[in-house]
Amino acid sequence: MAKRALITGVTGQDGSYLAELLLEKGYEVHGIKRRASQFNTQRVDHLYEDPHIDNQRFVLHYGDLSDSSNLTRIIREVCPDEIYNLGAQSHVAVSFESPEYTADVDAMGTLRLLEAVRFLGLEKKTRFYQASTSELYGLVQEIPQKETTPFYPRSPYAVAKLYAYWITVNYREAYGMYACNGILFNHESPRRGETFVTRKITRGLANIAQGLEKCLYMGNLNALRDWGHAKDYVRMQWMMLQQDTAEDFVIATGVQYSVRDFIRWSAAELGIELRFEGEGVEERAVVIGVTGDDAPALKIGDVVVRVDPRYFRPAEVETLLGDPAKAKERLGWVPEITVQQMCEEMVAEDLKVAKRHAFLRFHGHDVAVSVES
Ligand code: NDP
Ligand code: GDR
Repeated sequence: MAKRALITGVTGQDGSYLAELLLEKGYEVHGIKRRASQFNTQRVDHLYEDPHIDNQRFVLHYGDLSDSSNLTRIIREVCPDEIYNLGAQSHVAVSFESPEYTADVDAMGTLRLLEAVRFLGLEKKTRFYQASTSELYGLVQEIPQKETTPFYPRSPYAVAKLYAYWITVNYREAYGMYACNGILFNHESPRRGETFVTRKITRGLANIAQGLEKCLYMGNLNALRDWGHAKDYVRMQWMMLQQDTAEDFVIATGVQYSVRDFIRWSAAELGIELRFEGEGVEERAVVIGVTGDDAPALKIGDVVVRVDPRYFRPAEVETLLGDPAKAKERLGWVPEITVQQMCEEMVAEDLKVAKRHAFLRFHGHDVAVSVES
């Protein structure tokens, strides 16, 4: 019998890579998607199977983490061996705008799933993975951060995820459930949401290179992050549910770079050399060289990045650096894709789209390119 997995957040970055991985491993994969006014399944459309065929291995269910009866019904129908709770309002800056919603989905949503498993008497059958986060460390108490580092969340998102972390530990201890937290540091890919910093940079600079946008407006360029590739990280999510006992793990690369570094690399991938000038809100990146033919719209002296305080957060997480020693020692996990390789892949994908849009515009077609971020 194939194992059955249920993924919340299957339409997101991690959900889509995890669904691919589990299907490759022979799982029957069920995912929860939200109702939206337009299609929102682009990241998993390539996995779609006609519901009219027998033995469908990839099934989507409408649902929402704010709706207990719906979650309970889906879990009863699917009776999963493994639940991966990846669904969340996952944007830290947005959580300051919508703190109550974020708490409901990210904190209470986790409780609703765990309680549904218990209510249905599945606590000895169903294994549970919680998408915990390096944002729990917030105002860091120790460098690098590991499983024993104290938490100090700095946003409504991180506070909600703190509840989710502890309720997962609590259900493990109270009811003997196989429930564990992956404390994942930032991970990215060409499927990353367009408003997270790496994708905003690769997409924005590709658009600027092709003449579709003029300037990229950014927040804190000094922020330091430990960035890995989502494909490496979902592999670890699966590994965590295959152990004899449930435990929590930090997943990170152990290397840290600044937002400014990521801008410089992305520009270099496009043949653009930048110089950062000025300080604080006056800081900007100026083009000092253009090579190759990926950036026909740019010339020396163009200002392509500026700081806009609109993107500063009410409380910032300045630095995160993970220590993945436990994952390496106990599970043999090592990241296979470097941050520079990831940046190259992301720029290449965004450049393809930008070139297509520029071509259409050049030939007189109306192409709207969203720049709100
Ligand atoms: P995304 O933002 O790409 O995906 C989030 C998913 O959650 C989407 O499928 C989204 O649906 C879904 N979702 C949002 N709100 C609800 C809701 N109310 N009910 C059901 N589903 C909902 O996130 P990632 O894939 O990057 O991250 C996956 C998880 O890992 C998240 O929980 C995130 O907080 C956490 N995490 C992410 C890290 C990262 O660096 N990527 C690091 C550490 C933790 P829709 O497509 O309709 O919006
Ligand atoms: P983060 O990711 O908040 O770490 O949360 P994000 O990419 O949004 O920000 C990283 C850092 O870059 C700084 N920054 C900007 N961020 C955005 N989004 N837009 C900007 O213009 C900008 N300029 C600078 C931020 O201030 C921050 O310091 C992500 C999410 O995936 C969470 O769900 C996950 O839990 C954590 O990573 C680990």
